[in-house]
Amino acid sequence: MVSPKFKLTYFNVRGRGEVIRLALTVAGFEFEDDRLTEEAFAARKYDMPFNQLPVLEITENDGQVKRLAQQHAILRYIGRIGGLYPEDPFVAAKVDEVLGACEDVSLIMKPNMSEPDAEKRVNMREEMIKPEGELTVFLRKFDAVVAASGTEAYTVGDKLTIADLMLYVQASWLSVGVLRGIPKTYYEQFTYLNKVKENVDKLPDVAKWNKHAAELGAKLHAAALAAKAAAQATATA
Ligand SMILES: N[C@@H](CCC(=O)N[C@@H](CS)C(=O)NCC(=O)O)C(=O)O
Repeated sequence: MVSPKFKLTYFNVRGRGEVIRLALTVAGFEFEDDRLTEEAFAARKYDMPFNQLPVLEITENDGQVKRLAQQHAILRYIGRIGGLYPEDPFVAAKVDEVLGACEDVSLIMKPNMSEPDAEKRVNMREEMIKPEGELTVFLRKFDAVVAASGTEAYTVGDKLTIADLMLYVQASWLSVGVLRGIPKTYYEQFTYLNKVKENVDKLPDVAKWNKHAAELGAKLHAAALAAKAAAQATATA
């Protein structure tokens, strides 16, 4: 069967788009990686289903074009057609449970991520990673759920799913050292979550994607900075 054509529109950051890019890659689908600058998004925002990104455009083999928004819906769709989402309803619901738990982690992180004062931002993070801090308490429970429902390599059952990819992208973000106030070693205490993260990181498709994505991200970022500088120079000339 010939696969439809895919175009994923998101920003040139990992954010809510990265796990979809990764799922498309791991499932073996080629796709157009459409990364918008803030300016380009502003021009197209009100044309988007919820005025937001990510949006997946699907061109069927008969030429019909469909659009899909909402990160989890897109991810489940890719998972279903790409063999990364279980058929058993309960096991599929356990995958959804992991997606929901990752969303909860994002919600816990949201106040510090949107705090404009750098010092306050770090203080908020230092509080939440204490043994009884909000993030630690939640991740400890999440770890126990995964310990019960997964194996040493996967969050649910014994096969790679979109839940593993979602957890991987979030766990990498929390442990790569980019968030001041959260040490690189913090995540290691969540044994099962960390094992899944390490397992996904070793997959050849994932390693290849990460290399490609880092290069592409840097290239587009440099191009956007150069375009901004050129526009400023023109405005002040
Ligand atoms: N519930 C949506 C949330 C989408 C969302 O918040 N998108 C953000 C980027 S992560 C966005 O488009 N922000 C720009 C804006 O709202 O103007 C999803 O999961 O896809």
